[in-house]
Amino acid sequence: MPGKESAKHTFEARGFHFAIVASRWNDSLVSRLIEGAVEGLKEASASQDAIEIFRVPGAFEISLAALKAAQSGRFDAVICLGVIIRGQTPHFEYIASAAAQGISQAGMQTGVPILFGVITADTVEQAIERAGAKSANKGYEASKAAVEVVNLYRDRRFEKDEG
Ligand code: DLZ
Repeated sequence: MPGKESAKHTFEARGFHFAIVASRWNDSLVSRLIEGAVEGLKEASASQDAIEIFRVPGAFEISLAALKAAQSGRFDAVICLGVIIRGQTPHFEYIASAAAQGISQAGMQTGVPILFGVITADTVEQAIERAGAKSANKGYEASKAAVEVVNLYRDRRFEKDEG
């Protein structure tokens, strides 16, 4: 028999605060990811005031900014957005893995949900496809994941059992 699933997922962002950390490399595409993320949060009833956007130079710088945003205690989730394109980036693997590992570590270290909305594409065309509309936009997708997990961690079964 399957385990007990959480009763119902809530996709409501009202009352939560979100940081968006977005890099500037490939800015026209990253801007679309930011638009997608903001749209996703607003659809879930986040207020404009509850969304703060921080820009960093490149994807390599995202994880430290995400860590600092998470450590500030001001945000319920941090959404990381960037675009790394293999064809333009001789050290693609280093930047992509530093971003992925750093972002993951920042979440583990702080306990704050940190979402990975960084496109790692082989070509510009692929990156464009992943910066499209709604669920074809990695920023939108990351924002929906953020709303889902902030609600999940409010589930009383995640509360510390004081015995
Ligand atoms: C240097 C570099 C290159 C070649 N390509 C990208 C990229 O495709 N996407 C991206 O976000 N950043 C790139 N960068 C910049 C690095 O992430 C970083 O900002 C610099 O190496 C300075 O630390």
